[in-house]
Amino acid sequence: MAHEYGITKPKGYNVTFHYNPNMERHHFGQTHPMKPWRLTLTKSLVTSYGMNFAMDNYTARTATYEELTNFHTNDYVDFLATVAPQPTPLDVDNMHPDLKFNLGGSDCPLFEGLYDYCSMSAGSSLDAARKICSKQADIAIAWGGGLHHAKKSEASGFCYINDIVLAILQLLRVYPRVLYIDIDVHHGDGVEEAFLSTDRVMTVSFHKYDPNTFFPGTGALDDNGPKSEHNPGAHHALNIPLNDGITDEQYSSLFESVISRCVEKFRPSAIALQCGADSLAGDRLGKFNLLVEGHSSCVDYCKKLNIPLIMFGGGGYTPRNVARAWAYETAVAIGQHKNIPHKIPEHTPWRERFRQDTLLPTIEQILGEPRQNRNPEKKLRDIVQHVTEQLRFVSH
Ligand code: VJV
Ligand code: CA
Ligand code: ZN
Repeated sequence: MAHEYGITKPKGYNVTFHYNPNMERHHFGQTHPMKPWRLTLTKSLVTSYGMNFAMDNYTARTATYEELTNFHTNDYVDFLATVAPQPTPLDVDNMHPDLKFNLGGSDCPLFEGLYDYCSMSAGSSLDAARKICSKQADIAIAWGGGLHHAKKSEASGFCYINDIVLAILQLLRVYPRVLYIDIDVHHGDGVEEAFLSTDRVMTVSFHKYDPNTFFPGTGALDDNGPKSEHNPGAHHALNIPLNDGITDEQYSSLFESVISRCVEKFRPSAIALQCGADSLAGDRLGKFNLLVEGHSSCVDYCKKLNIPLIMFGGGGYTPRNVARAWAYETAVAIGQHKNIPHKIPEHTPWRERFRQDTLLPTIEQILGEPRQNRNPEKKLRDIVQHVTEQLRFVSH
C-alpha cells in the first residue's frame, strides 16, 4: 500500500539502493554498541513509505577476496577468512598476546560469520560505486557500508574492511577526482590515511575531537597530511574538530562554508559521503545535539551540487534514530523529503521500536534537556579560516 504516499521515480536523475538482508543476522555480541539490525529497521521505514518505488533496488553481492585485497593485505584478509570465532572477547586494554591485526578485543570481536559480514558490507559499497562509474546511477546508496576506521592490515573501531576505500578506488578508475566527506561523530582516519599521498582524493571529516578521551584521538584542525614538497597529497586532508553539543544551525552552516570552498577549489568529479548517524542527538556513543533535519541538510547540500554521489552508512548506536536519519536521507536522495508525512506509517514493521510515532522528533523528545553546547562561534570561524588557508594550496 506504499502507493498511498504517491512516491514515483525522480525526474531527470536515477537513484540506486544497495542492500543485503543477510547483514542483519550478524551480531557483535549482546551489549556491543554496533547492531547490524539497524539496517533492517532502516529498510523497513524506507519500504513502508514506498521509497523503493522511486529507486532501482539491488540485493548487494558479497565482495570477492580479490576485491578485498585491492586495499587490504593478503595476510590480513587470509586471517579474517580463516580465524575461528571467539566466544568471549580478549582484554585488549592489557595488550593480550593472542591479538593479531587488532582482532578479537571488545571493539573488534571475532564473531560467527565475520568474513561474510565484511564481504557483504564491502560488496554493497562496491556495487554502488560501479553504478556511479557506469552512469546508471546519479546517486547510489549503501547503508551497510561506511566502515571508515579499517586500515590496510588492521581492524579498528568496529571496522574490519574499509568498504569506502575500496569504493573510492573503484571511482578513481573513471573519475579524476573524488571528494570524501565524513559526518560520522568519529574521525574518518582509515580513509584519510589511505589517500594521504594522492591529490586525486580530498578527505574532509567533521568529528568530535578530544585526543585524550574520544576515539580515535586523531583529526586535529592543523593535521592536513605530510607536508613535503614531494607529496602531491599535501593539503588534501581536512579535519573539522568539534566539541560536545553542536546544534543543527551551527553544523549545517559550517558544513556549507567548508564544503562549498572544497568544491570550488578541488572541483571533484564524484563525491563519497559517509553519513554516520552517531552524530545525532541521543546517540549511545555520540555527544552532539543534531536532529535528523541538520544531519540530512548535509546530504541535501551534496545532492544539490549535481555531482555523482555515493552515500554510505557508518556509525549510529541508537537504532531507532539511525533508521529515522537514513530513511529521511533516502527521501532526500529521491527528492521526496518535503512530501512524506512525518507520522511513521501504521503498517511499518517494528513500528513500536520508534517510541514516538514521528520521523522527526524534537530535541526535547529525544533528550529531555539538550546537551550543553561547547562550540563558541569564534571556534567555528577559526575553522573556516584555517580551511580557507589550506585550500590556497589546492587548485585544479
Ligand atoms: O574508545 C575505544 C577504545 C578503547 C578500548 C576498548 N574499550 C572497550 C573501549 C575503549 C579505546 N573505542 C571506541 C571505538 C568507537 C568506534 C566507532 C566506529 C564508527 O562509528 O566511527 C564507525 C562505525 C569505543 N567507543 C565506545 C566503545 N568503543 C565501546 C565498545 C564496546 C562496548 C561499549 C563501548 C564493546 C563491547 C561492549 N561494550 C560490550
Ligand atoms: Ca567524521
Ligand atoms: Zn562513529
